[in-house]
Amino acid sequence: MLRIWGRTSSINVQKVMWAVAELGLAHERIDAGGAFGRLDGPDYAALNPNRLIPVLEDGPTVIWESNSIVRYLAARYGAGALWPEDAGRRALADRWMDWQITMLQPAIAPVFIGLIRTPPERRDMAAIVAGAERLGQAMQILDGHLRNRPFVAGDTLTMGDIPVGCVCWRYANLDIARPELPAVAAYRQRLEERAGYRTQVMLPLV
Ligand SMILES: N[C@@H](CCC(=O)N[C@@H](CS)C(=O)NCC(=O)O)C(=O)O
Repeated sequence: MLRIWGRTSSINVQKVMWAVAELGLAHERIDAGGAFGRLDGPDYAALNPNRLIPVLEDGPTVIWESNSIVRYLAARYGAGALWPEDAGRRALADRWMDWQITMLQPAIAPVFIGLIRTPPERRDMAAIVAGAERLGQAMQILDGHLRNRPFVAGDTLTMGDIPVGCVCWRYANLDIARPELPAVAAYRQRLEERAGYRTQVMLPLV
């Protein structure tokens, strides 16, 4: 059985849990990180020397970095579905996973932390507004891509949708100004039809 370490309020844990749900895999999840702690001891450091969540254990295979975990699950358990067999389509899925971790996550993180994890009296609203503007510009890139296709790598959901799909939920639920993003709005509706997205990603922002 798979074992996943991490609290459900972490976007990076949500990616893994959504992938597990899409694939229908037997698993246990252990609360760790944030108020749950558990990251400081030597046993956890042996799993992930960064002392971060999520970590996946699949028998003797231990993986950290959320997008790498999603890729592993897709490759091992989702060939032809989450894991596109065609190399070109797989590269598209990969590209949007890399874009999420290198471009989109750095754009949303300061806005999310500022609004959700910082008490109102300590918020730097000017930085949050400027960050939301940059985030909106990044989301417009995703919107442009989704105008011609229902999912990031084409007609069906793949691993490429999991990281950006998780950000879409957070983005829609932050109290910020947003540009018109009709393709992203339609994309989110498609994702919301999926049980795994509803149960693992559509959670209150905390
Ligand atoms: N690039 C890593 C980032 C992991 C990360 O920053 N995890 C955060 C939660 S989202 C964490 O472990 N924070 C410490 C904590 O929750 O106590 C990944 O994608 O897995």
